[in-house]
Amino acid sequence: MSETNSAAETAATHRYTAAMAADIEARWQDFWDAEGTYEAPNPTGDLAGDPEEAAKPKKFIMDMFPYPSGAGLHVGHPLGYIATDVYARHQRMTGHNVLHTLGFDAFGLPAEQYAVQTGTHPRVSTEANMENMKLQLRRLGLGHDKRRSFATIDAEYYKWTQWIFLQIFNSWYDTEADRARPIAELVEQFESGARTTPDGREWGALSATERADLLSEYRLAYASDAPVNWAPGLGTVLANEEVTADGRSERGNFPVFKAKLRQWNMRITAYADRLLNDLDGLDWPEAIKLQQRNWIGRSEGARVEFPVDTAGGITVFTTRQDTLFGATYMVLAPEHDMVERIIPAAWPEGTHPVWTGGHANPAEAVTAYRKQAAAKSDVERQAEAKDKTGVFTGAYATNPVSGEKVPVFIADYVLMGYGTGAIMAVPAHDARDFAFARAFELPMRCVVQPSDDRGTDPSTWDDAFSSYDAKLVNSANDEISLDGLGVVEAKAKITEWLREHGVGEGTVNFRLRDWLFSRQRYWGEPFPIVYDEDGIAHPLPESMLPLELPEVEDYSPRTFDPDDATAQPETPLSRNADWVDVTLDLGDGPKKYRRETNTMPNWAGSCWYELRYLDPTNSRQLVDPAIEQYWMGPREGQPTGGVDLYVGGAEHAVLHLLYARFWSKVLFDLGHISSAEPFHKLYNQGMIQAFVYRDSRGIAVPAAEVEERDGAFYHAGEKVSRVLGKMGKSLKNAVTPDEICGEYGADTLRLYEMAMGPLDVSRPWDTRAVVGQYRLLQRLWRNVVDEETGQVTVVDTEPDEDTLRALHKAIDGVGQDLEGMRFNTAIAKITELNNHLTKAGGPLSRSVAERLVLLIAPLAPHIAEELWRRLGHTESVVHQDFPVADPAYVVDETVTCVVQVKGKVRARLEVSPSITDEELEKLALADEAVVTALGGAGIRKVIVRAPKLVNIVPA
Ligand code: ANZ
Repeated sequence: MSETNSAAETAATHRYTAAMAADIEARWQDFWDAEGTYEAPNPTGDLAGDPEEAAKPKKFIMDMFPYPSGAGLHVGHPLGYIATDVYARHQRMTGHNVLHTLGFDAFGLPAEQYAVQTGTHPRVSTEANMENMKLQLRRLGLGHDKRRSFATIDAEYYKWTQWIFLQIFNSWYDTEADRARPIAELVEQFESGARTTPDGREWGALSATERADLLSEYRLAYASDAPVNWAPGLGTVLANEEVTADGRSERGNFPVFKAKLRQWNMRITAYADRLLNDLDGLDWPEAIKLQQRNWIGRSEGARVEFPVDTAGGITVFTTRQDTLFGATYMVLAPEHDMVERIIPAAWPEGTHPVWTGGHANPAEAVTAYRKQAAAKSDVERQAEAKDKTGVFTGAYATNPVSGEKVPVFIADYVLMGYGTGAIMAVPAHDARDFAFARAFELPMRCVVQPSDDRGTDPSTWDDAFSSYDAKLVNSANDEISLDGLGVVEAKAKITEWLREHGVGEGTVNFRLRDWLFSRQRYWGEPFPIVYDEDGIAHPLPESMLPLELPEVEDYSPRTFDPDDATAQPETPLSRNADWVDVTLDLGDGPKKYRRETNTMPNWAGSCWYELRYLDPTNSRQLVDPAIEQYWMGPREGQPTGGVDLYVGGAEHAVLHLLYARFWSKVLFDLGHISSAEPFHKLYNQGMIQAFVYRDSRGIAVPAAEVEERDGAFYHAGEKVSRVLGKMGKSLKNAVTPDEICGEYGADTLRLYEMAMGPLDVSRPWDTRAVVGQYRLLQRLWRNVVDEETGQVTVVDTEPDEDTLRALHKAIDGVGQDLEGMRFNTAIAKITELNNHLTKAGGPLSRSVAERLVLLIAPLAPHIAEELWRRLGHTESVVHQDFPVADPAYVVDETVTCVVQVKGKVRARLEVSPSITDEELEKLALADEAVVTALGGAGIRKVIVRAPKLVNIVPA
């Protein structure tokens, strides 16, 4: 064996390579686990006996937890997890008691669909997927407190999900106190007569069913027969939030219909105002706040009653009560209850043939039209299409201000689920009403003076005139005139008039609907509800929780032809008679009951999981109040409390985030928690995108096999196209963290993901660029360890001035960047420092080497721990103090001096902070831009304020 060979071999044994990274990483991961390095003490536990730890500020850092997908992780998934980990590590090193862990959101459609596809029981496949993901995540070196992890499918967890459901079921919203209260207090009010029943009978005189029905009107969780979103192709009903803008199921992309079905709902609408107002105190991206505001959709307007001769009155909701004199017809949603009550037996004398749709009588016309409307989705019904459909009901109502008789139609552009499900139509000023009026030859009246030159006769117009910035016309009766008023004044005046006359009032309407909470699926939390022989719902007592999901063989959902709106949903649990039919003693002796066979939606488990992390093994209480208060309670700047940092994708803007906020508020009202909001600061990370390569047929080819030549891309010799897209198996461009860990190590992967760009921006993955971060770690290693001998090379001498400057600038910058979650620029600064040290050559001063290692520790924890130990420390790097910069070395070596000519900035000069006035004046006058600006003119005066300003006044 030659000398050179053996030298190379020795070198290889102590060089930072993938093999060495693998060894280092596995070793420290085992060590951290064994030592419980990342375990966060609780105030009632370890903190109680440790005043020093207890005095630290806390930081509760969370990721949106994953569902255990069968495909495992690709490199896009852990982006947020790495970011929170880096942040959490930095927070630990800056003196915080940090809680960071990760669980699994394991119930729900994705897990179930995977199980159905693969023919395995969802529990089996979900558990296997979780195991696989845990291994993948462990390799990344995430500093999670593993004692606090759980999955939403653990019976000990969903016991409390069910318990919360019962709290919600057993409470009502007291609008006077503006909070939820126990339903027992409402019953007391009815019993004592403090609150009267709708028909005035005494509480005691009501039957059990009547009482149950009455309470159901108040409960925050209630079953009702209402039109709901039904997706036959998916086999389940869905919440509004799960239906896309074009009226299909978000999952599976099936058509969604409105069907009247008995389902469970959550009265989230009771919280509309608070959900809106409390957004102000949250540190969330404005875009997400805006999406929530729009979803809640607060509209100020009025309710106006239009009397109908034959049957009471029709109440409409309008945001333009000022246009009331222009309401020339009315429209009810086809499903509206009033329709039956107002239709006459026959068409009134002289009914316009277009109004009847060719039907013999109103009843027939209504039946036919309802059928047609039921087959359309809400979105189709609301589409801005010009061809509006509808049919006359045969009834007339009276416009309360003009006294005119106006015909009442049904039309599908009016939705049952909004406002009162009825509108006053003002065709001159509303585009949809205009189109409808044209189609049905209905009268129009201009009541807002158009600002263009179209005149005031709508029959000559091409479209409606709608504006808030115009004056009212044609709007007077014997008692009131709006003529000449602006829209805002007219609204106020007419609203007052309506109130005085008892025919209307100002009101606020919300777009938000109650949350449809039941699903016809197997893989979810069973409802802790049973029905007695009269069909009355009873909550299970707490002692019967958890109500476990039965192990069944037939867990498949019953799906139907996606277009069959008439199909009736079937719950998988209903197929198990011996689970469904039970004899229970609910306090009044053993009786027969039937269990609720729907399950909760996949959102239930994620509505409160932050609380479980705090107190993960509590079997007596949802969460110990002292623990909740410590981690989540209100603080200065966090008026409603909550998690200090919550990181996840922007796609959860309204679904999960709105639901979780709602549950928090109920639990807060009922006194179970001190935080009225779950997540104080929200951060949306960008996506890791990947190039998709397609052949001439448009079929994706494996990205890993594509070669680049002269700016073009080839696969198996054939030219392929390249576009940026999502990463995933189906596009054949998935890269797994395991591959990258294998090739370079987890620290390199972590650095690369953090260095790719600002965290909130999407960025393309480029495997070839990963090596750049690997080299950084190799250079770092070489700066501390001799690759040939494996000896630490640092010396105990003081570093030179230059190095001190570079070091302290890096410390200052990296610290600020990590605090501000600017991980990419933090890495750039570490790289710069490391390059400086490499270039300077010679062994590093120990003090520099140690601080360099501490700087990179949050980003690359394994190599940092290894080097820290090699530098002679016996305690983990994880809990060391983050270095603090010495300001003396941080001050800029130059400052920017502004040079003005006649008050205009003409140049900026980088100068030494200690420059003299004379030197600065000379520099400024010699500057090219200044010379040009002076254009040969003489100089009257030069004012110099070194080092920042030179002001030149030309002659
Ligand atoms: C008369 C009117 C005149 C209207 C006018 C608008 C313009 P936002 O702002 O979204 O709250 N509307 C009320 N309930 C409806 C329902 N169930 N289905 C379809 N449309 C409904 O919208 C409120 C306006 O939408 C209301 O004001 C009503 O039409 C219509 F120049 O009333 B308006």
